[in-house]
Amino acid sequence: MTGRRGALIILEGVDRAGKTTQCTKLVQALRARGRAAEMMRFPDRTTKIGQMISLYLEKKINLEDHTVHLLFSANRWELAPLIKKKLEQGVSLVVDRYAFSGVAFTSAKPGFGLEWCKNPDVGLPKPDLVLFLQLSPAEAARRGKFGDERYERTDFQKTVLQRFEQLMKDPSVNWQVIDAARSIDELHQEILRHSEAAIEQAANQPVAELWN
Ligand code: ADP
Ligand code: 2DT
Repeated sequence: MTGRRGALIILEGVDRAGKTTQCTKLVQALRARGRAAEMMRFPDRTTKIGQMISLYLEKKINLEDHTVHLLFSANRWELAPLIKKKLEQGVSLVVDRYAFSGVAFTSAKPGFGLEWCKNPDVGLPKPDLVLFLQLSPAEAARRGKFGDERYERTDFQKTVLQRFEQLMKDPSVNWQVIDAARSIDELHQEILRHSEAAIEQAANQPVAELWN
């Protein structure tokens, strides 16, 4: 590899923690500092697979639970070559949700273990930094009501949060827990600081494989 590669930066967290707000601000700030940066999100609802996932989330179709888990993973794999290409071109990617949401949401369903859920995503481009925006369900509720999509239920989201907490115990992933109950700007400054450090750290290292 010649030159410096970009960093893969993921934002995870419960619904309304501020992931989308912070992804947008982070990309703008990195660009303002002269760094190449782009935003992505999962699921990416624009692909054929993503359109099927979107219909499922909108409750317009039903899919068997293992099947939809594999579709979410396939949606990441179909974009993995583009992710690698961008990183190698020196572009840092700021991504709204990744495999961690995949595992946390499916393993919150009865009968699904963490290991089974992780398997399809083993070997994906490994994030250089995963920022977990932590927010209590009560704070999240103050930011607005749930929408009508599948999974937007308090009891289910509580189990999802427990699964995220299990995933965060894995030291092979560079997790940073961010207290998301603060102002948009305070959060942004902390996220920017972690991201700058990750970009510097990643620059001269090859892209690794997740959970491998
Ligand atoms: P997510 O992508 O995690 O679901 P959003 O970025 O869409 O969250 O934010 C959810 C709602 O909360 C939006 O109305 C947004 O303006 C608001 N919001 C985001 N960050 C904060 C914050 N730090 N404090 C208060 N409200 C926030
Ligand atoms: P948003 O588009 O509002 O983030 O909602 N999900 C996401 C999964 O169940 N598995 C996954 O792999 C991913 C990336 C989280 C998307 C919803 O889909 C869930 C909320």
